[in-house]
Amino acid sequence: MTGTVVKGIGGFYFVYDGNEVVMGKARGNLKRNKELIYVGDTVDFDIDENDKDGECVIHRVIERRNYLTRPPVSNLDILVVVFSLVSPDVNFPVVDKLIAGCELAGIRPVICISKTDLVTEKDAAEAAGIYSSIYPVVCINGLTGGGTEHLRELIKGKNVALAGPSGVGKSTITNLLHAGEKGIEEAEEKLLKAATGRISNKTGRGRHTTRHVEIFPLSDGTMLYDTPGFTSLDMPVIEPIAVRELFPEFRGLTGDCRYSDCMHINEPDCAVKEALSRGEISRTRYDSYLTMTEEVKKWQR
Ligand SMILES: Nc1nc2c(ncn2[C@@H]2O[C@H](COP(=O)(O)OP(=O)(O)OP(=O)(O)O)[C@@H](O)[C@H]2O)c(=O)[nH]1
Ligand SMILES: [Mg+2]
Ligand SMILES: [Zn+2]
Repeated sequence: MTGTVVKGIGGFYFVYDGNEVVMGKARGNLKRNKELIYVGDTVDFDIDENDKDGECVIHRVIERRNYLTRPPVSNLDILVVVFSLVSPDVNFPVVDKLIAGCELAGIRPVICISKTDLVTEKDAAEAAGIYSSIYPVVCINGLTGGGTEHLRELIKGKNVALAGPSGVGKSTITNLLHAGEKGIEEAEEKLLKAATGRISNKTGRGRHTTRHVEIFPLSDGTMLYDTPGFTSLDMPVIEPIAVRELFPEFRGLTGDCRYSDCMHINEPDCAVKEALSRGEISRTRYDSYLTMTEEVKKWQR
């Protein structure tokens, strides 16, 4: 049988076959090879006839289309990069690193500005303006649910993870999108109860910090991944020159720079710096570019 891993806790996995969810373990061969199982993986599994709880054994992970290590998820179409402007304050280099990680992995980013009740409309619009010419942007007020339907339309039928710093409202948005749906949580709870003593129990969602990646299948076919937040992100190990490829707004300009290997930093006749001075490239994005370029240089030392 084939299913999707929707959650993993302490060596146990929850596998959803499109209809129901079963709990299982990795077969010895996967463990021996230290093969990781990611939430989002498509796996082949068998119901273990010898197991009184009817648990399953995962014997193969189908080749991933893509994956991220932070958050640890696989097979995404879209990553919703969630950030608030205040509470917590936005850290644009972290936001832009997450976006760069999507570009590197071939995952489409959608930008989501959360907690819009806490800022003026003007401030939200200004932040949206940093990204609106390169990516879809949605603003969400988690208190009223405003913006949720816009996001639902953008992600319909796709494998979509919500990712971003701790406390920005990812689980709140998950709950809004998932509200009123008949979920698989009840089945998961029962399975967890059956396994009590062997694994520690999970905590609720919403008001609590998310500890594990978890997928919520929605009735329109969307597979929604809620992920734990973070405060900082490392850059992947890439060459400094490769960082410029992760900025889609630079791509059309690089050919106009005097040097084909222009880093867009100190070189003369740089089309990116010219676009920056004309205000066609966001200063915030460019600053993130400089931060990221500096950071990957450490891998070379
Ligand atoms: N004012 C305001 N508060 C919000 C909004 N959305 C969420 N919150 C609150 O912000 C806090 C964090 O929300 P969560 O949804 O748990 O945040 P999270 O991104 O899932 O956090 P982690 O799981 O730690 O990564 C909770 O107290 C929420 O009630 C919003 O739109 N406006
Ligand atoms: Mg959460
Ligand atoms: Zn240049």
